[in-house]
Amino acid sequence: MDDTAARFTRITSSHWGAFEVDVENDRIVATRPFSGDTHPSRIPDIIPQAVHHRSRVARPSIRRGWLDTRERSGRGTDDFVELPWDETLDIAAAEIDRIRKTHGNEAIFGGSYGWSSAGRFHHAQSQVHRFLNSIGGYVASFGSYSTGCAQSIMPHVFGIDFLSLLYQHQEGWHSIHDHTETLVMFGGINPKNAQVSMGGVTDHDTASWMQRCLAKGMYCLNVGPQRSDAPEGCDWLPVRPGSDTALMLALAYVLESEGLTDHAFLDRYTEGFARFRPYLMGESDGTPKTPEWAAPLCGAEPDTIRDLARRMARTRTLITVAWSLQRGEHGEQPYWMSAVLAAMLGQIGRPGSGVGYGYGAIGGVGKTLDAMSGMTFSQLSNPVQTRIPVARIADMLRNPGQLYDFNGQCTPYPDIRLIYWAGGNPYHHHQDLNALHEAWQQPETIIVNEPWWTATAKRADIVFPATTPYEREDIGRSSLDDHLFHMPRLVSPVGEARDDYAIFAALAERVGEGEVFSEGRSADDWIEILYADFRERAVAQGIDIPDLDGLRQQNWIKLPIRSERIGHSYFGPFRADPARAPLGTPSGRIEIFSETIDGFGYEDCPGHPVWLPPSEWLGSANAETPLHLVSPQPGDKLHSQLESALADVPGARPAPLVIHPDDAALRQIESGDLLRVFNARGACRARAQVSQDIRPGVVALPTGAWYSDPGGNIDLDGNPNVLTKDVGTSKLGQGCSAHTALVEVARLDP
Ligand SMILES: Nc1nc2c(c(=O)[nH]1)N[C@H]1C(S)=C(S)[C@@H](COP(=O)(O)OP(=O)(O)OC[C@H]3O[C@@H](n4cnc5c(=O)[nH]c(N)nc54)[C@H](O)[C@@H]3O)O[C@H]1N2
Ligand SMILES: Nc1nc2c(c(=O)[nH]1)N[C@H]1C(S)=C(S)[C@@H](COP(=O)(O)OP(=O)(O)OC[C@H]3O[C@@H](n4cnc5c(=O)[nH]c(N)nc54)[C@H](O)[C@@H]3O)O[C@H]1N2
Ligand SMILES: [Mo]
Repeated sequence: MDDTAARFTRITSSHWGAFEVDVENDRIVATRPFSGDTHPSRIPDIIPQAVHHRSRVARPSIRRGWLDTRERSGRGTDDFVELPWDETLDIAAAEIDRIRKTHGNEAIFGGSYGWSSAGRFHHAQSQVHRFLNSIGGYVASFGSYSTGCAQSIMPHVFGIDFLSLLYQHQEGWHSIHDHTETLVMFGGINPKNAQVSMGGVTDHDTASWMQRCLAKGMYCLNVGPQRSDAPEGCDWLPVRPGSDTALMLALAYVLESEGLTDHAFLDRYTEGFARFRPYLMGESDGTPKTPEWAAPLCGAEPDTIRDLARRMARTRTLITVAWSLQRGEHGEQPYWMSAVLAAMLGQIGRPGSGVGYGYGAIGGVGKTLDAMSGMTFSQLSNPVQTRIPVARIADMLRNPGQLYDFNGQCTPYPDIRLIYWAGGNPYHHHQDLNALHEAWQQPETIIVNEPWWTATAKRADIVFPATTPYEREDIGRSSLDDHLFHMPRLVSPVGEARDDYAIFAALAERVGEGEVFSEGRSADDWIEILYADFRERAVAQGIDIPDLDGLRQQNWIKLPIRSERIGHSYFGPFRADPARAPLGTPSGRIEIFSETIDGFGYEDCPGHPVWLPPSEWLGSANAETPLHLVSPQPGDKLHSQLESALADVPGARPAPLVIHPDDAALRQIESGDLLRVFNARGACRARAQVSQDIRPGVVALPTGAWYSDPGGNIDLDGNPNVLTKDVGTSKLGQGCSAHTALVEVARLDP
């Protein structure tokens, strides 16, 4: 059979869900929604253009200045020389070997943060980590841009790993629907974001759950700067970004001063309310945290705050907090304070109440599934112990040897000579990109595996062209989803692209570690092994799934793991008997005051939740930068993926900036106008979208654009990260502070 003339249709999976793909003459020509998805994502619409786009990296490429003289300053301006695979692999392997032998593996940064693509075997992160481990290790990173700050603070409060809390112990949607009466959503719950989930989300049901909750009369309140962060039908309290802790403290004050606090709950299940209360009531600092105190800080009326607190005490209330709230300076505080507020309401551990995080962040949160063993390609172990909080990369590159604080530890930054990145785009995701660009000049060598010429690939020294999931076979499965997919190889590798596995196997071979990395196996062998192992464990669990050939034929199956279990398996038993089922905190209870954190002596994260104004917010706005910039996730894509093809869509770039009519009028801005958004850190273009759905004083520019500054000091496509601030959330969490930024906006006359 002539393969290239074949026409066929198959289903594949992705972070944004499953979809049908039509292939003709070795090209993807169309995609359609998967029939089992009630609210399919439109992201796959752009796949045919993106996979075959002219921006694909066609051949192995080396930056000219690096190739000629190992000079570093041309990153971002030099052109690239295309070389044959073998030659490029030889050069890269020799350089990796030189660095590890001269400076040790501690000089290699392989944190390589990023979402890569779905598929259990060809996951670029796992591949690069396994490769670097096989050659002696690397400096790794801790936590994520998504929830890094919460991952540090919440174990102190609830005594459990934050990701386990999120995915296994929070209230599920069934329980919320059946029991919650009042849903207070800090930062909203946005089905637009629930479009994606790590490893895939097959049925996009967040929107249906919200509709069902609203239809049965649940009171749903979106607390945050944008009405559009929650579905229509929700009430909206348009508070200032970065001010939620002040509002939460005032709600707590009302409970305490009106006798609405559940003291029996506090006595039995929490630790340290007595240490927190004097601060709340103003006895320790002379400032009672009254609604009148909070009103000018957060922008909500005192009576609104009082009514809300009373309603929360009167009804079964679930407080939800978006991940965005901890992606800002002092992001630890609203997370900790939301737990304290829920504890004061006394509802933690009862169905449909308490507190939960990120229901609208990704599609998997709130889905209730029985646990099923995973399918993972071993990353081996890392002999190098050094790792940094993920968002501190620019600090690390700039300050080798400098001590920094992180969650009770004080350690020096390593001295990085080589960066290897696969499956992420730091020139899209990191804050203060102009400063990152300076730090990026420090390492001697930067190697990137990428399917597309992203902003990061363009600023590397050696670029290996990687396949996309459509060019290789894989298995699609996420522990937050009840489907299993065979992801067929749909088209031949584009250009000379190779799988990350093949690239790393060839490099490992050249530095004498081939056997350690590949164990003598091909990618096909590994997929067989991983799947057979998964199947064996599934069968042992009583779940019958076909063998690999059977799965290939069926393309996908539904796993019988959907449950209507309610999510309080951690807090439920604790509530029933705190002595027999204590939490994992030092006190065994919810820590309103933490001796551990207090002992760290951090002024930016003391022993109980406090209001600490961020360095940039509407409370510090000035004539140069009067507007607060929030930079949420893009609705039409996943981060910066598929950017080049989307940028071809007329009107898509520069990215849209949402601005209130009052702020627009002041600046003679109308919808569709080309804008310049700027502050002292940088400037980018944007396209005005004037809307009543944003709080006056706040503007929103989604992430997703690549960094494209050809030297004119303005990013052309609208990447908000030329404007955002690159500081840790605090010494405790050291998370990313993307949502803390003030800017000014002006019309950019063409
Ligand atoms: N201002 C601001 N900035 C933010 C945020 C914010 O809210 N505001 N959010 C932050 C958050 S939460 C996140 S998670 C980050 C996201 O930032 P990233 O995860 O870095 O973003 P992606 O665009 O998903 O990057 C994945 C890259 O991997 C490539 N890739 C895909 N498949 C493969 C493969 O098989 N092999 C290889 N080698 N490469 C592959 C893609 O082409 C893409 O370039 O952004 C962060 N940045
Ligand atoms: N379509 C799509 N969905 C995605 C992604 C994507 O790239 N595309 N990325 C995924 C990833 S990696 C992540 S981590 C999650 C992130 O999930 P979230 O963190 O929930 O998402 P964001 O879009 O950053 O922010 C949600 C909203 O929070 C509001 N907000 C910002 N600052 C504040 C504040 O201080 N207080 C209050 N009350 N509200 C505030 C903003 O108005 C913003 O629209 O999204 C995931 N979902
Ligand atoms: Mo994220």
